[in-house]
Amino acid sequence: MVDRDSEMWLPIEGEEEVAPPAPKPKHRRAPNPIENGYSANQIQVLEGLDPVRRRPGMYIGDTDVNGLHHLVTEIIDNSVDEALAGECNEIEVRLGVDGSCSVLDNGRGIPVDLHQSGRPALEVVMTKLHAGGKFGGGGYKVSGGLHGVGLSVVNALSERVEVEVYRDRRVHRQEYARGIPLNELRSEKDGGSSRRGTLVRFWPDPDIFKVTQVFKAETIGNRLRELAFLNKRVHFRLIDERRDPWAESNFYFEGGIEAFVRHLNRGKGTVQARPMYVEKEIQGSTVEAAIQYNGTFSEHVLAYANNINTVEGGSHLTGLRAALTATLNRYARKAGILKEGDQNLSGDDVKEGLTAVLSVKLQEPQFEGQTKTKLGNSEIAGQVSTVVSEALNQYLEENPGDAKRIVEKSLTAARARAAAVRARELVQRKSLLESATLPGKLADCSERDPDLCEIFIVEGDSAGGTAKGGRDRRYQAILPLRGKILNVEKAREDKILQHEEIRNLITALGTGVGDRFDITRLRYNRVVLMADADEDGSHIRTLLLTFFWRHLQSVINDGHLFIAQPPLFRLTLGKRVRWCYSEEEFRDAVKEMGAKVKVQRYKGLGEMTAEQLWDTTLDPEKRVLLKVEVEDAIRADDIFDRLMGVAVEPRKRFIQAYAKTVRTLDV
Ligand code: 0RA
Repeated sequence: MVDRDSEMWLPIEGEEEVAPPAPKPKHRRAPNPIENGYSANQIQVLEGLDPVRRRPGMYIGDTDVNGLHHLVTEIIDNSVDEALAGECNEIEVRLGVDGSCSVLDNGRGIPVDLHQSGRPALEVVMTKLHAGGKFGGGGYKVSGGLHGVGLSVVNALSERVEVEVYRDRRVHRQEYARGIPLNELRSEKDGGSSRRGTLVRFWPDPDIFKVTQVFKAETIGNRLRELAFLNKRVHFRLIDERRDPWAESNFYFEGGIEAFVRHLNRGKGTVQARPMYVEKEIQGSTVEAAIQYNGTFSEHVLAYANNINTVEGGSHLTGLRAALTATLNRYARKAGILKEGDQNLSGDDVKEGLTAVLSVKLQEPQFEGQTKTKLGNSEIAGQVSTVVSEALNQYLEENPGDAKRIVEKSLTAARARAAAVRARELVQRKSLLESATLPGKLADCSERDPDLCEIFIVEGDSAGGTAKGGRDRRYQAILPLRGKILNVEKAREDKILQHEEIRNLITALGTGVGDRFDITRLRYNRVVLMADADEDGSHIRTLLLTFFWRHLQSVINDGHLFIAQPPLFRLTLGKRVRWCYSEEEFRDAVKEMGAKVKVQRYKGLGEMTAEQLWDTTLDPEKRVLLKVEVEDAIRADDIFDRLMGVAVEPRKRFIQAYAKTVRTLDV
C-alpha cells in the first residue's frame, strides 16, 4: 500500500492494492481571469449562478478551509454517483502545484448532446443550479442526495474550471471562469483511444475563499478511504503533485465495509474471529452491514445512507439496533444461555465492544435533522431489520463459539451496567442539587449565566492555588484535579463513575453523564483544560480529552472545549518583558532582543505567580485559547483508541507526535 500521507492508518494486509505509478503530468498554465466580454446568453448563465457567488455559505457551509474541501467532495461525489450506477470503477484525485484539484473518473462521461434549451447538456450541468446528478432523464438509481447541486456550485466558486469528457472516441472540452463559459464546447478525436469518463479540474476563486492553496491531502485521503470502504471494488487514488516526489495513495477494498470493520477493530482484541457481513437488495434498497465485537468496552457504530455519514442516525440505525437486540435475545434463549426468568438483554447491553458499519443505498433518501445527517425514510427501518436479523441469525447458528462469546459479553455488560446505574445515580443526584453539593475543591465563579462563565480544569493543587489567585472570580471558575485522572479507555463505566476526580468534574460541569447527559445544563460556556507544558501535562491533557470524547462528546462538538496555552519562556531586557509560547517564538525573540536578554524557562504553572498567570494565560484580552475541534470522527476515535486503548506499542509514538501538534487538535 502506498499511503504515505497518513501514517495514522496502517495498511490492512491484502486489502489495499498498489496501483501502477501515475503518468507524468501535462504542463498546465495558471488560471486566467475572464478575458473577454460575454454574450447575452452567457449573462443569463451568470445570473443563474449568481446566488451561489453571493451566498456561498448556503451551498458549501463556509468559505474557509472546510468550504474549500467541500468543493472537492462535491466533485468526487458526482463520480461516486456514477460508480453507484455501476458505470465507473476508477476515481482519481490530483492536487496540482498550481493550486488546482482534478477529479477523473472512467464513467459514461457527462452527456454532451444538445439539451432542450439548445445548449449542450454539459454546459447546462456546469452553469445551471440544480442541474446536477439527476440530469437527462436516465439519471441514477441512487444518488447522494445531499450534494445534488455539485458541479455548477463548484464552477460558480472557481476562478477557473476545465472539463473534459471522453465519449465515443472523442474528447469534448469546455472551460469556464467563475461559472461563465470561456468558449463553446469543442470536440475532437481522442487519438484512437476508446476511453470513457469525465475530468474536472478547478481552481478555487481567491475572491470567494479566505485561503485557496491549502488542499489537505490527509483530509481528502480520509474521505477517499471511507468511500473505498463504502463502495467496494471501486479504485480510489489520490496523487499529491505538490510533494517531491509525488505522493500517491491507493484505496481499494475487495471486502467493502467488512474490511472497514476489521480496520476499525484492529489491535482491539476480537470476540468474533471474523465480522458478520451481509449485503442484500430489498424492495429497491441495498442494505449492507458488518458487525464484529471486540475486546473493549466502547461502542463504535457508523451508519451511512448513499455514502453520507448519517451522524445523527435515523431509521436505518433504528432497524440495525432492533435487529441486533432481538436476534441476540432470541438466540440466547434458544441456546439456553438466557434461562426462564432471566431478563432480556437490553439495547445498551449489546453495545459494549460493538463495532458495526451500516451502509444503505436507497432511491430517494430524506435527510433531516440539524445538519441534514439523519435519515428519515421510515420504510428503511424494516428493511434493515429484516436483512440483518436473518443474516445475524444464520451467523450465530453457524458460529456457536463466537455466538456464545457475544452473548456472554452482553450479559457481563448487563451486570456491570446495573452497577453503573447505582454509581451514576450518586453523581446525578448530587449535581441536581445546587451549589451546596458542588465539589469542595471547585472555586466557582459568582456569575450564574453559563454564557458568561468559564471553568479552568487545572492539574494539581498547587497550580490550582495559583489559578485561584489569578482568575477573575466573577466569571472564571477553577477546578483543580489531583494527579492523573483515570484512563477511561481501559475501564468500564461503573469504575469510571466511581473515580472521585471524574465525579467532581461531571458535577462541576452540571451536564450529568450517560443516558441522562444533558448539554443544556452545562454550567460554563467555555471549559478550558490547563496543564503544564511538559510531557506529564500533555499526558493529563490527553486523558481528559479522551474522557470528554467518550463521555461528554457534545461539549466538544458544540465548541465548548478549549486548551489553555501557558507560556514556556519569559524574556527580560531591562524593563522590557516578553512571554514566549513556543520554542520557535522563543528563538525568534532571542534573535531580536540580543544576547543580553535574561531568560527564564517555565516548566509548570506552579512556577508562575498568580498575576503572571492572569497576564499570560487567563486574561481574555491577552491569552490564546486553542479550541478543540473534531474534523473527522473516525480518525478521532482511532487516535483515542491508539493513545489510550489496549494496543500499547503505537501509543508512545502517538503521544509524542500528537502532543506537539496539539495546536488546533485536528482530531
Ligand atoms: C448524467 C447522465 C449520465 C452521466 C452523467 C450525468 C455523469 C455525470 C458525471 C459527473 C462526473 N462524472 C460523471 N459521469 C457521468 C448518463 C449518460 C449516458 O447515459 O450516457
